[in-house]
Amino acid sequence: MTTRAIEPRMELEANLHMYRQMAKIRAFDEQVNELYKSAKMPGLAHLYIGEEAVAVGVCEALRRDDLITSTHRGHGHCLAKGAAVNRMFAELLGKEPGYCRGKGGSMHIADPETGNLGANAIVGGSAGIATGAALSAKMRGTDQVAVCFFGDGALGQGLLYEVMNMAALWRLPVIYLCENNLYGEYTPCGETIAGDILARPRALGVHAESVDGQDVQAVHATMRRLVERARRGEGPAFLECKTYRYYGHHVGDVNREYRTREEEREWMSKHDPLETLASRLTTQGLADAGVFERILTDVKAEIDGGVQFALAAPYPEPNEVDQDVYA
Ligand SMILES: Cc1ncc(C[n+]2csc(CCOP(=O)(O)OP(=O)(O)O)c2C)c(N)n1
Ligand SMILES: [Mg+2]
Repeated sequence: MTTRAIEPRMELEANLHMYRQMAKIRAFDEQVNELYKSAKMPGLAHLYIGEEAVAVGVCEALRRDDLITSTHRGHGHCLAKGAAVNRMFAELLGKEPGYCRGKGGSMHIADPETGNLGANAIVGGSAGIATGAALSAKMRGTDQVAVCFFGDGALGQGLLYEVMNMAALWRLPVIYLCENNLYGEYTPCGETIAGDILARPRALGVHAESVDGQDVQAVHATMRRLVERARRGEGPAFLECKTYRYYGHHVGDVNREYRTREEEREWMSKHDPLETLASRLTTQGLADAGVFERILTDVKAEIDGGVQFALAAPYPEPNEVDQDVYA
């Protein structure tokens, strides 16, 4: 089933908040790309630009004490769940005030205070963690819900099917959130995924739906339904969000020979998540261009402040190299 938002049912304020969150994620990752290109950031990063409506639509349907697990492309998930820009930048630059005291980097950001159990560089790896967190919530008698973000590439990982099976049997409050951006690294998903994606969770008795991942209102409305269902004890769900990453697999993947510039232009010009929301609110007479410009100006100031904070922050002390690490 595909759900679409026909008209905004939420208050304008909530919609503008979602726009702001999406703009923040985009500006954050644009800055990350600049840090990489100017050799100020160690290592690389996987940009979330283009996919902002997924993280924001999902996380705005969650409570602060609900839990998420994230992926290698996780900056958007962290920010949408409430992470602070300055500590995010500090982590990416290996600085002491970072979320993992500078020792985790782009792919391992965790923030227990906002319910973020952590990003994970192992494709599909966080499915087990989210399912365990949902089991824990159920055993502790809380009504928390866990959401596991993963890409289409994780559909090839056996762990996902093992944990969906257990989650269905035990009716766990977990939502498997598949970000289908059409590619796993440099391979189109048509070359790696056989059959109907939704048939896979359904075969295990997991409720499954698909949604336009570029439409934040649609993602949000669908997630609210699935989250309430899980909170009521009705068991796990699987949501496929159809989306697209605008940049390469990681910041160094600039040629993108595995896809066409036409395809990219099509997604950017017709399915941009920020533009989709802004033009809908404008057409409905609920906001004008000035509103969005002000939000973008505010966001830019926040991002500029965050990156300055991180550049000026100290590195961890060398004698603490073996602290806060697990191996
Ligand atoms: C278990 C495992 N196998 C392979 C890799 C290498 N790898 C990193 S990202 C990636 C592709 C992931 O594609 P997808 O899940 O669709 O996420 P996307 O990058 O499109 O967001 C691969 C194969 C890995 N990190 N972990
Ligand atoms: Mg993918």
